[in-house]
Amino acid sequence: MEYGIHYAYWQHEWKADLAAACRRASALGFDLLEISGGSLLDSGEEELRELRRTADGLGMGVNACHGMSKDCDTGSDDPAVRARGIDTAKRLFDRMALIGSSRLGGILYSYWPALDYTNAGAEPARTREYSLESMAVIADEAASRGIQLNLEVVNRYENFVFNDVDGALAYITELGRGNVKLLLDVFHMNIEEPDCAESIQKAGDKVGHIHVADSDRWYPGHAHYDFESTFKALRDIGYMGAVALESFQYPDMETAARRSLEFIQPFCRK
Ligand code: LER
Ligand code: MN
Repeated sequence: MEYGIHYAYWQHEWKADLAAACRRASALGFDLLEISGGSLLDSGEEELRELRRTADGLGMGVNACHGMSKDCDTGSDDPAVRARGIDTAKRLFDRMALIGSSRLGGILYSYWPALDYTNAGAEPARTREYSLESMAVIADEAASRGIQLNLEVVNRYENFVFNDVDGALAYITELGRGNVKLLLDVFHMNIEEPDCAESIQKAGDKVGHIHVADSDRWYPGHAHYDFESTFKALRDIGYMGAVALESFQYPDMETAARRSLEFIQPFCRK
C-alpha cells in the first residue's frame, strides 16, 4: 500500500506552492500527495503542470479530495445549486487531467461541512434522491474520463446522507456505477462503526481509498485507535490502494508527518 499525505487541506501555507509540497512530502518519505479540490480549482494551469512534472520526476502519486461547498450541494432542493455541484465536479475532472490524477475522493454527494447536520428543513428521502440523481451524472462523466470516485463516509456531525459503511454501501449499490467506491476515514469510522475491522471486511472490494489519523485526530500512534486490526482487515480484503494521512498538525506539521510515517509505514509494507 502507498502511504500519502493530505497536507494542503489542513495547512494553507502549502496551498501556494503545490510542487514544493510534493517535494517536501517526498523528502519526508511519503509516496503520494493528496491535494484538496479547492487547491485544484484555485491553482493556475501552469502550477498544476509543474506539480505533475515534479511528481513524475520524484515518482510520487497525486490524488485529490473534495468536499462540495453548500452552494454546490449536489443533494440540494434547488436545481441551480445541484447544477453548480455537477459543474464543479466537471471542472475538478478537467484539473485532474493536468496533474495526471484519476481518483477523486470526498463528499461529492452532498456538501461539507454540513454544520446544520440535521439538514433542517429538507426531507431526507428527497435529499437522497437528488443526491443520487446528481451523482449518476457525475459518475458517468467521471467514467467517460477514466476517473474513479471514492465517496467519503463522514461522521454525523459533518453530513447526514450516510454516516457508516452500511449506509454508504446501500447508497452506492442504489447508484449502481462501477467507478464509484468508498473512502473510509478511520477518524470517522471510530465514531460511527461498532467494529471498524468488520466494517472494512463488509465494504470489501468497494474500499477505494483510506484516510488515517488517530482517535483524537492527531497523527497515528498518538492515541488509542486500533490500527493493527484495521490494517489486518485491509490485508484480508486484498486492499492494494493508498492510505493518506489526514491529521491535525500537532504539535507541528513536521513532527506529525514524521511520527505518522514511523508508525504507519510498517503496516503498509507488511
Ligand atoms: C473531513 O472530516 C474529512 O475527513 C475530509 O476528508 C473531508 O473531505
Ligand atoms: Mn477524511
